[in-house]
Amino acid sequence: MEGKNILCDINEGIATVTVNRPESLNALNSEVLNELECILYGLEQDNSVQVVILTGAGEKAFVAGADIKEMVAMNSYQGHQFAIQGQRLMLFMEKMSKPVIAAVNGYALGGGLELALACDVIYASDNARFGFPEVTLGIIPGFGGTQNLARLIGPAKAKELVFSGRMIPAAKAHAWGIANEVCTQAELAAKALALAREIAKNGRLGVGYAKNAIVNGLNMTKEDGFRYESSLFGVLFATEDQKEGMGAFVEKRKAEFKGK
Ligand code: DAK
Repeated sequence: MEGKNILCDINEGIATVTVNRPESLNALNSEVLNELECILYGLEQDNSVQVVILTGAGEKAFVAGADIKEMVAMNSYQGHQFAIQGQRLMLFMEKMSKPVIAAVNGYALGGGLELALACDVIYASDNARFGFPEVTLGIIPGFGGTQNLARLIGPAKAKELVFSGRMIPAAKAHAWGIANEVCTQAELAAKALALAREIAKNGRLGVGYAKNAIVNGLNMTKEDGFRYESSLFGVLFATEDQKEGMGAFVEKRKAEFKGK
């Protein structure tokens, strides 16, 4: 399951998806967005996959943004199509039942930062740099960046980053709550894999429903969120995984979840 610009390796329930255009710092053109969307759709359907890690090829960039060289020539119709395509991808990633971990191994700029923010967890290497340079190009983030960033770190810090167009280093992204963890570039893949393995040991339905509750609950009032959480909680009691997980605890053995 690979494309011209995307590599995908599946091992022990963990899919590592790599944006592979290092000569353009993995910039997102419409072909990359298409391939990424197809691959993630496939991974969501693939029952052997429990967690996805998303990263960029090379040592310089996760994704240095949407492809400016493609965008410069777009007419308004093409710009609109490009926006629809990008937003559809970001929204799909939020709706995926499988957690997506961004392993940010360098620049995460513009559309690249939006892609990372659409992931559930961001691990970053210490050379990573985060920013929204869109205003320096006369535009604004258009793949959900203003919305996701402000929800994640609050409006004041989001405005500082977006209005200035500046890049911040990994340590500051960590302090601001954008990156969950920062490590050396040599450690990044192993750290992301270790988290993915820890998640993959758990019941896939529980993890998927927890993601669903957190992502959707953020757009609800607290009371509606509580109601939503309780209905998902109740549904899980109709699953074999709940019986297995609690049964294993009572019987003092390791649970063998089946995702059913
Ligand atoms: N697009 C296309 N090519 C890019 C690129 C990008 N975003 N970023 C880098 N490259 C290319 C460079 O042009 C260069 O190609 P050649 O010149 O060798 O052919 C190659 O990658 C290596 O880059 P540099 O030579 O520039 O490398 P440096 O180490 O000197 O600099 C840099 C690294 C990341 C600081 C620099 O490349 C840079 O500033 N890149 C642009 C970063 C940027 O502005 N990113 C945000 C793009 S705007 C939309 C929704 C969303 C968006 C757009 C529309 N709709 C709703 C319609 C999103 C917009 C963006 O993401």
